[in-house]
Amino acid sequence: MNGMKKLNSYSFPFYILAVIVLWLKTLVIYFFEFDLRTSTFLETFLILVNPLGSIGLFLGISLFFPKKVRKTAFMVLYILLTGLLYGNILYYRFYIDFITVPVLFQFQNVGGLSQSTLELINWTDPLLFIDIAILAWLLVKRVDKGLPLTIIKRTSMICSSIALIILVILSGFIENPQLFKKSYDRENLVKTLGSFNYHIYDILFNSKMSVQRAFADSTDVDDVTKYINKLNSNAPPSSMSGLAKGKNVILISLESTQQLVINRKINGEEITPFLNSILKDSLYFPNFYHQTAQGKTSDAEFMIDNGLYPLSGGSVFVRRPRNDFYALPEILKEDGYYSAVFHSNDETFWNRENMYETMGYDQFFSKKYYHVSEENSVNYGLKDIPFFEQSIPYLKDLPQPFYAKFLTLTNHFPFLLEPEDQFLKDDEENPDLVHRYFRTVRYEDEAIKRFFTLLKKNGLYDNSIIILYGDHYGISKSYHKELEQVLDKEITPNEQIDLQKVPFIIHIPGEKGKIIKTIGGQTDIRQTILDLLGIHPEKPVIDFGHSLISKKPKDLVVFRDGSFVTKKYTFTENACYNKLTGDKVKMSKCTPYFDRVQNELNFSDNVIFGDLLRFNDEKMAE
Ligand code: GP9
Ligand code: MN
Repeated sequence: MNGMKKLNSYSFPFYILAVIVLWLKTLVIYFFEFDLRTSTFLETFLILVNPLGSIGLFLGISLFFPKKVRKTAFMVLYILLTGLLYGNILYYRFYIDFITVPVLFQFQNVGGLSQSTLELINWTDPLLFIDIAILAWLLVKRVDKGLPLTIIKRTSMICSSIALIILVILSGFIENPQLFKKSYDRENLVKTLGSFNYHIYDILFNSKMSVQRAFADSTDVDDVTKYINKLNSNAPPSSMSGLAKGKNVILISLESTQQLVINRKINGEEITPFLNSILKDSLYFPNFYHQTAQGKTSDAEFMIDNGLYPLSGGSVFVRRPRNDFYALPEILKEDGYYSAVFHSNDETFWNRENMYETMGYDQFFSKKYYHVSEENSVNYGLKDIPFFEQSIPYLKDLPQPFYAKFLTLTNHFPFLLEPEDQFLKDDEENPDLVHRYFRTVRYEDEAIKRFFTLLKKNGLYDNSIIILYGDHYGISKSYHKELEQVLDKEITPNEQIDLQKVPFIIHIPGEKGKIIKTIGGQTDIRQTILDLLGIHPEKPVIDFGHSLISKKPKDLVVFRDGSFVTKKYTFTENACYNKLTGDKVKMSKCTPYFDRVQNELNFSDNVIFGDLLRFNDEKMAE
């Protein structure tokens, strides 16, 4: 009987030992993997203490399992918590962000494990699992002598853990009263609540969001409409309105292309010679930012077609593909446009097949329309040069005018390229990630150049406008040390926001070029396109964007984590900066924008989670 107890159960000191080991491991991960900066004593205290309560509680659950399965329950919980930490490490290494519930659900839509994921694994990672082996050995070998685990001890452990969690939450409130209002600032949440408590909060937050649709009614859409009308009430018409009336629209998403490559030379060679060459004959917006979050390419697509912000967690494409939207293809259709997307990846990636149908695209040329072989593909799939070449016959056959969106792919992390596709003559044998990035951007530039030639050859160039935009950053914060060497400067928080600039180029054949210094972001692309085409949608539009050719620009670009830039200032990581000099300035320079930033993000979330655009359709039908 006594033997059974020793074999299946475990002792109180063993439990305490396990809690301490996992706590220390979590702190090591906070310290070495997550870039959690603290500025006050309370913040530092919270970071040190916040994992303890939740670890005590979660491992403590096994204390209440029947003795027979208690060791197994303990090990399962311990492995799950370690797995959660490791999942966050891998996610953070690339996205500099923490996993959310929707990210887990979209895993199957983004190809699961790929070369990109393997690139993120370090040789030191197995060290993070050594404790599991040691604890399991202690249990199996019965070194642990099964000291009594009385009900009083178990209950008091659980109660102290819960008390510690409550203490952390209360102190978090004192440190940061806005904490739960700005629930999309995940770095702050992890810093304050701890990575385990953050996941509990994220589960609760997402379940609340899922019921929002059921409780929404038509008055909710009125509130948003009022806000938007007030913003747009005195926007004067632009002198360029209707400049591209009736033309085809060719939109090209430049995968992971940051603005820093434009007009930059590496070892004396231009990285984007073709893009540089068309700038003088195009409308070029040098102060343009991406605003994507966890939905990456799909977030950019969503903003461009809808003028709404992406979600703070997950992709709208995956989370709300059946909502009512009034997207760009639908608006353009009212003016006789045919819409198509060209992207040689699986149609299920980012749930595109469903979302494109919802947004009113007539045709999606996905991977199955292309000849993809071992020779003509790399990383995620078909290389950009054959992609454009194989797209031309389909494009030629589209009814005109058309809105055709092309999504490039080769310049995707981890930036792989075969020697025969290298157009940069740099001689590095083992280039680091940043140099690999420059090589794949150079390849992408060559692909665009050849596409322009093909458009001309096939008589599609003169009657089209070609719009190019970078979808999001390519070099994440994890590689900033390498990037600092290339840029030859330190990347401060202000500089980090500046690095979120992506190219935005509108090429209108036959029209003169112009540099437009207005600040803008991807939410503004839709209004800019409609303005150039001189199109006024028939139904009421809910859109947070602003035409960038307008004479009265919005002077605000809002990022999903609540950071923002204005013409003069940057607000990020709870500090206000003079955007141009990079100096920290008084917070009062940034506070006048706070309400507006929160309103924009909250109203946009309400539209998406409440599926509010369905009420506009109902009103039109009345
Ligand atoms: C894949 C493409 C790239 O189809 O969208 O993925 P992302 O940049 O979103 O990781
Ligand atoms: Mn992308």
